[in-house]
Amino acid sequence: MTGDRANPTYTTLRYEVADAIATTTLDRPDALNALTIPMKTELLAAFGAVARDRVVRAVVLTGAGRAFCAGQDLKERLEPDAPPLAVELRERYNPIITAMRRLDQPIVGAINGVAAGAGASLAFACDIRVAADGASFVLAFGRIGLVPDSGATWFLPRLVGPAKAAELALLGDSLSAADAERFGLVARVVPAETLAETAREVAARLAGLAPLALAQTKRALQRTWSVDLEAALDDEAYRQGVAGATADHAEGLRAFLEKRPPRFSGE
Ligand code: T3D
Repeated sequence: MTGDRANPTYTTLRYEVADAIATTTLDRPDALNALTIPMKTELLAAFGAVARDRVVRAVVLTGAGRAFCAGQDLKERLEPDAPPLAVELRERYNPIITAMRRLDQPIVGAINGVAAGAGASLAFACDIRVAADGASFVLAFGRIGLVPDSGATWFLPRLVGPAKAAELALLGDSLSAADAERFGLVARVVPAETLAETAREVAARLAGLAPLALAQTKRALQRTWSVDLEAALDDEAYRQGVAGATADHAEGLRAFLEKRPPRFSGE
């Protein structure tokens, strides 16, 4: 099915649900999908729609046109009634990043072009990133006298290591898709013309897995960044207990013994 059942009236993004995959496309291509207040509001609403929709088992986040997202719309920022930066971050950007990380469903970032500023942060907050060969990442904040935000200072050292993160954050140089793959920032780089299909294939594979186990895996991978080994072991044991009690685990075992693909119900 197509369209957000809760909110069919998005104006700055497209939201389509088909085959258990919610595809969210940032859709202001003339401004390289720069983030305005309406777009941030709609993006948060879209992730809220995903969170409420048990039909959706995976998300694809991408951009329309030649860019993924150029970060904050700098023309809007120059408007006289623009909110103070810290307020805008606390009230709009941070809730989006938190919503992405709290979502049970995994998010596949299909990075179709440049991801700059908070646009790069959005890409970092995805669970798996696949990039078009012409895509790039730019921590553009310093170029306009700002500090990396929307999670950039948290995600980047964890994704590429502290040395490369410092270079990217402080100098603001553009990182090509090929280098992003080399540094482990993206899982895969593909020709631009096959990006949508590749992202959809990855999302379809995720959508075919057991959703409760995936949600626990997503949480465990996140938690491991802030705890020691013993706490991680304990956390795994707890989550395995949760996953092991699901009907999907029983189905997985049955399917293995019966030599057939499992049919996970999400129970
Ligand atoms: O509320 C807050 O402000 C706090 C939150 C801050 C978070 C942030 O994201 S701060 C960082 C904001 N983003 C940037 O500084 C990036 C600005 N853009 C660029 O540096 C470059 O456009 C790119 C490296 C992304 C791409 O360069 P290029 O040469 O491929 O494209 P271009 O020619 O610069 O841009 C094409 C059009 O998009 C152009 O419009 P025009 O002249 O054709 O009418 C340009 O103005 C527009 N555009 C690009 N980025 C933005 C934008 N318009 C508004 N805001 C943008 N961020």
